[in-house]
Amino acid sequence: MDIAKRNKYNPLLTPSDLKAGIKGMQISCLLNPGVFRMEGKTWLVLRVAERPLQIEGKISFPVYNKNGDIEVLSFDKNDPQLDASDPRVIKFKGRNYLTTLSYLRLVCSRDDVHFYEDPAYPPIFGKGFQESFGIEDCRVATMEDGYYLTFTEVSPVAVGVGLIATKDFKTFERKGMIFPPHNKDCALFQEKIGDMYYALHRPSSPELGGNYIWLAESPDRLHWGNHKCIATTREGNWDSARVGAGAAPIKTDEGWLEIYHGADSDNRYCLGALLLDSEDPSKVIARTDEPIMEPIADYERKGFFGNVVFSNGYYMDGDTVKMFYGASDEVICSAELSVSRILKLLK
Ligand code: MAN
Repeated sequence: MDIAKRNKYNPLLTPSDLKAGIKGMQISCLLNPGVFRMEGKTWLVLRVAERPLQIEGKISFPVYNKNGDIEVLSFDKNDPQLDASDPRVIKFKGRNYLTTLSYLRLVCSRDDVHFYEDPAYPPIFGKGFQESFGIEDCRVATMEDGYYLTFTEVSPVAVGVGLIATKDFKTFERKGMIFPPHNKDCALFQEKIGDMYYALHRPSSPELGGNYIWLAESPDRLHWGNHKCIATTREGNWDSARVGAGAAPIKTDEGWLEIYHGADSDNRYCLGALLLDSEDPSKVIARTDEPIMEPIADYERKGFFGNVVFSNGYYMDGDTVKMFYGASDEVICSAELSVSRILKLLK
């Protein structure tokens, strides 16, 4: 049952609302924002995906080269060695490339509808070889000692999770890769449980196992251990192909509430919910059978990669989850969900 109350102004942001951040590129997609509150405003950490204007018969995309400069790679569309059936990833001579290069960009708003950029807050670009295909899908954990950003680092050798700490979004401490490949969808709990930090993450195993949600603990947010699988895909269900955490779990009287995404073999992305034990979050108390949100609006069904709702950011207002999400891998939207209503579905 879709219980998300969509904003009537959706989509709130589309690629044409911003200027490209990399010289010579165009914005193809705005995706999956991290969310936080600061100075009385709502801030989104957008994933901006760029590429050059595409010319007939070619497929061109930017990457960072060894010197950290942007270089454009270009392949012939009818080259028999090219597989371009997925608009997001292409395969050429057995190697994978992304069709766009993503980086993170901040926008803010006082009314949660009109978002603008403040030049005092710089974009965050990928840096070094392990981010040479870009950085994606940032989660922002608002913690006692500052903001902790977990995001996907993409390169020719891997997809892993990077960590950045900041207190002001003007200076950043890059902590490197905290979850090694293949891993993404990492959401930190925003407070310690006992004397440990906790995180949800999503390693992928191509043979035994699959794309499942795992829990890990850490004394310092850098070194993670005691990994436990807490949610697998469910055959024949809407989340049969992959599942991954959204943003930080929401603390409720009944346990930690996690809004997660799941996809089926047609790559249709929906949202569901998990309830984890307050003291021991490796114990799953309940999981929704049906999605709590599905791609049903026009802007969620059609776009760069249609039939996608993907959320990794929200802030709380009483019982209301003020959720922001990427629709069709192209535009930014918002919706409201009621925590008590989700908890009822979890009974
Ligand atoms: C998947 C999708 C893409 C993303 C790549 C690399 O194919 O989530 O959006 O760019 O993985 O992370």
